[in-house]
Amino acid sequence: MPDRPVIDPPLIAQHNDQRAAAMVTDLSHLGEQLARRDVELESLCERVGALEVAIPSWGVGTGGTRFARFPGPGEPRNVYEKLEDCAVVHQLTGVTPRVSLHIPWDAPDDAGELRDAAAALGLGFDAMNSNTFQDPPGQALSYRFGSLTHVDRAVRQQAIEHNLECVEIGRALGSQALTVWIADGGNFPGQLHFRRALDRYVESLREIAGALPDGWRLFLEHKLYEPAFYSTVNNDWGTSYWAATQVGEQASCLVDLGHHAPNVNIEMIVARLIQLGRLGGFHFNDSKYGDDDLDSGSIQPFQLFLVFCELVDAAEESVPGFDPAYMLDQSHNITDPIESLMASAMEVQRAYAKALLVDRVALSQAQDNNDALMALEILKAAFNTDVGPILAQARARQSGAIDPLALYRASGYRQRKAVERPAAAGGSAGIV
Ligand SMILES: [Mn+2]
Repeated sequence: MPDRPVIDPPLIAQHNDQRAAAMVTDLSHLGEQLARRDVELESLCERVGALEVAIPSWGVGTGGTRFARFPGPGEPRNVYEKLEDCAVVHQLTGVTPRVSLHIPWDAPDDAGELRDAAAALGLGFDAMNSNTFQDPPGQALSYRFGSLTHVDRAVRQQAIEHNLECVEIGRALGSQALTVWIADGGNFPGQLHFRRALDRYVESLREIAGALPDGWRLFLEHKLYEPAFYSTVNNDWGTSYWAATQVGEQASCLVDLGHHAPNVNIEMIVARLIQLGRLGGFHFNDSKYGDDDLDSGSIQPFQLFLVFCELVDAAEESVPGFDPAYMLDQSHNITDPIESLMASAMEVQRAYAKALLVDRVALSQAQDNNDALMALEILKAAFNTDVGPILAQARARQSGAIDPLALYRASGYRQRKAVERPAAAGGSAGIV
């Protein structure tokens, strides 16, 4: 329990008391079903309860598109208010104990004070995110034509120094990773020399990696397109993998589910990066057409499950160096961001729980027997199991809510914040 709970604990206790009997009945029934499949309920519950997914600080503000943004009531106006909203998500779901900050949007005046404020809310800090895809006021040189890969050495140096500043802030906050996503690329054929731009990317990253504190990791995030609409410097997992190998041991690849062409087999990309020892982590979200940044599990829950099947498989085989970081990265344009983040964190947890149910011995036999239909049936048996009661119990055990959405709406948190936080101009939600 945090020192400063944002939702009144007796309210949660009362909410859970009203739902506990039904949960126990559902859990008992599920336990019987799973016992017939030789799955032990208690160890499953423990593993599911141990899953952690970081929240992006920019996710608690209403996002937007390049057309418009429709702010919601009571939006957080600074990093302290963002943490408060993140704390609601964690208190009710028990899945999101860390926050991933974006600099300069969340740059603190006093990092120590911010760290203490987060700790009081029961939160810590995950990977830091640099921002060289826009020009903050007063910046000497522009990123209009690129940052870490810019043709001008002085612009590259400015971008490198910004990344190092993010590391310094992160060090004071207790973070241990830096995620680098750059918008660098071209909008016109001929605009960029592909090979030279990639060389400059690696050269700049080497300088950043060389300055990282011990134990820090550097996540390289690839993206197919946008805002560069013709060519992006780090455009796919293969480029990202090669760059990571050139940069050094600290570097690995971050897979943002939305940063691929439609219908790409992302679970296989995940398997490849695991096999090559360079899977750094994830930005979970969902998409229908492009980098839509829709809520995790809202469009392709089966894909999310298949991704987790690869992750569980690697964990169970103890693949050396396998330790991916899990983060959400979504843009909430029409929903209450707290509700979307709670639902998404639970969808990630649900996909994980279902992946744990896969009968791996039987799957391996089906593969060895070339029994394609049975292999799919084994996956579907796990995917079609309703693991909701397991997730509910995991939340209840962590003093979270059995039904987070119902409790959040009943708590009146957003209505209170709408009064406490009159709308401020600007804001720093975005899509990355
Ligand atoms: Mn991302």
